[in-house]
Amino acid sequence: MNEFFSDIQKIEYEGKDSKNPLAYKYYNADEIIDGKTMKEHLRFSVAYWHTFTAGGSDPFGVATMQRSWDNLNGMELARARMHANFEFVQKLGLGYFCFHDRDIAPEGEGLAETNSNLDEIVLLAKKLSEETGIKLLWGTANLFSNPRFVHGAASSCNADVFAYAAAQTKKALEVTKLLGGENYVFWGGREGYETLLNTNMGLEQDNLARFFHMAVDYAKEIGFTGQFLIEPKPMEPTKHQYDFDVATVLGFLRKYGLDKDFKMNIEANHATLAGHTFEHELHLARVNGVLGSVDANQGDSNLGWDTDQFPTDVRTATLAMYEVIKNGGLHSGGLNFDAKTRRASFEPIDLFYAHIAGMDTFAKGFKIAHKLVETGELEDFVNERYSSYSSGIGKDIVDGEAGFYELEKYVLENKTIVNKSGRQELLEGLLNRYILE
Ligand code: XUL
Ligand code: CO
Repeated sequence: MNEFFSDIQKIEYEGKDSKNPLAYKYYNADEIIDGKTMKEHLRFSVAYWHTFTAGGSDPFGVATMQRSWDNLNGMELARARMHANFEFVQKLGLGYFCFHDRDIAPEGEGLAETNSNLDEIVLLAKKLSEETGIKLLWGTANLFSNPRFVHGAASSCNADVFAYAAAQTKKALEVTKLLGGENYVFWGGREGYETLLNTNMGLEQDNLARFFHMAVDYAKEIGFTGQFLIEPKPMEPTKHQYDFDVATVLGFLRKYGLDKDFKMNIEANHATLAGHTFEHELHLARVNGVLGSVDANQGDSNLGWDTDQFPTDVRTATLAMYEVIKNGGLHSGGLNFDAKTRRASFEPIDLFYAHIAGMDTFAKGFKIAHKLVETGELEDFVNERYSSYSSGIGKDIVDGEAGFYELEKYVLENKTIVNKSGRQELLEGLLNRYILE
């Protein structure tokens, strides 16, 4: 096979004292924890679009990334990138990759030609997947780049665009099934609005729900059994995205009777754009039974947009993995690096440094979180904090045996209220103790 990263060998685990930048310090794929390997716990995935398709252009300048496939075009380029994907994923020892339909194959003259381009690359991906054991974590359709999606896709004011998005998603579901994709993601690209002055929000949201129902029905028809995921994001590219955050999406799914069919793909940088922490979004999804998968990245607190940086913050990774462990793992989901190297990190080796840094961060975070769950120090504190609901009047409230009359009687008969400290600083110190030991 043509080597696209010929000067890089397979990345090995060397342990925390290693100074080798091309080795894992914490991610030890075969290490068994609670009966499963770290590889099985973490289920890392490479994002095709950032790693093989995007060139590093920004609003002020053209692409900067230097890639060994830069001299190719069209389908030849598409084939080279797919080979590069499997070589890269194999050299890092990851198990998965994710793609949008348009990342992997170019659009043709019309939908038929576009589909046949896609078919050819999907067959290549299937062959390479069978040869290497590397699998598709999730597929999705790019319903935002082409100018036809200028007003959105399923929420477009133009029914012809809705139809096109449906046809494109039908095909994306078929190829995701063919590749054994374990999930299918809807990130609402341009599903939102720029100004309410020209927007019928009620119709747009009803149509978005109609679209999701069509996808669920079609998946059943073709026997696609992967998990459907919605990826919340509050803004960018539109001023307001309908899948704003976990709470908003939960309300939407329940309103339209879609809550049994969808879980969520939580992205760190989308959480912070929504004014939440990553762990808040994971926690809310978990306690509502919809934590499906994770787009692992991080933003920049000084910048107000989706910077999609590689995750290197151990504290955040620890709190994220705490939620994942409490969720009983990610099940069919995984940790997908929806992250790109900075525009100035343009050499192929930077792609390796970036993934190694992200994987080590999450591996370390996982180990710390595992210890926190195991000792139960944090959970014990929380349980004790709510212990007033385990007996007496608190238990009556929880069991539905006390209403306003009973509660008024209780207050009139009982002593003064005594509150206890929330101990935030003590708990922050406790968390640091686990991180720093
Ligand atoms: C955009 C984003 C997407 C989705 C897949 O912010 O996160 O790449 O993950 O469409
Ligand atoms: Co994402």
